[in-house]
Amino acid sequence: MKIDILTLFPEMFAGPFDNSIIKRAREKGMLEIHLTNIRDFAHDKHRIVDDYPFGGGSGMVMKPEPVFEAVEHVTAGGKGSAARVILLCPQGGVFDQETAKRLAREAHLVFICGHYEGIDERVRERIVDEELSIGDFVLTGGEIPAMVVVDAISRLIPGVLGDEESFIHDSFYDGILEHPQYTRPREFEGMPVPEVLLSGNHEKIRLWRRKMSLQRTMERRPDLLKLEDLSAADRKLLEQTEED
Ligand code: 9D3
Repeated sequence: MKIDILTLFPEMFAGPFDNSIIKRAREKGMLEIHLTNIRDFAHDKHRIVDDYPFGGGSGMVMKPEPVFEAVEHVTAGGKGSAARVILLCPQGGVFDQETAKRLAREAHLVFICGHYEGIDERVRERIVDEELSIGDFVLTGGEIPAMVVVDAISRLIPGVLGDEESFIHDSFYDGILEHPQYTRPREFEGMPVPEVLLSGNHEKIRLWRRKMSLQRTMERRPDLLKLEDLSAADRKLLEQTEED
């Protein structure tokens, strides 16, 4: 997978993609991440990339020409080229795990990071395939959202996670919250590890974890649980008390 990130602040990206799993994927050649400074495509000697909004109002708008040329530079150009061009902006659809899975199947993604109050609408009209937001809160630009989206997509590219790591999202990601986890010591500051986890009874452990996942999800994220989709066994677990 090839990922191009077009931004006015490429130096913000030093760090997030140079560590851990993403670093390993880049080194193994499974993932290629390129940064392009939109300002390099400005037309004047002051390298201006923003301007006042037609019709008046506060804030600046990103000029279209540098963005068009930066996108042309990294693609064959135009909608329907092999690359999928994504604009990070507050007006986009909210990014989620399903979006990550869909985008992980693409060969070439181009992310445009919006900044200032917005971007000239003709960028959307001519070159953007899809707009994404990461949620209903106000940030200073699309750079951190691009990092979030690229991170979530990268770990889904086949081979990027090790067998054991990918087993986790293939088998267990079913849209409910994780059960509590414990490691050594068996007792820490008067808090013991639940007996069941030390029992060696794998079926009991599986049921306890499933119960905790379901109960936590019901309590913290009821929006994720569709009661009508739960099996009879899951419904029974949900009705149990913590100790059962
Ligand atoms: C006054 C209207 N504001 C829109 C909600 C203006 C505005 C605020 C913040 C315009 C751009 C921005 C910068 N944010 C992003 O570019 C952005 C973003 C975000 O702020 N929240 C969640 N996801 C994203 S993706 C890009």
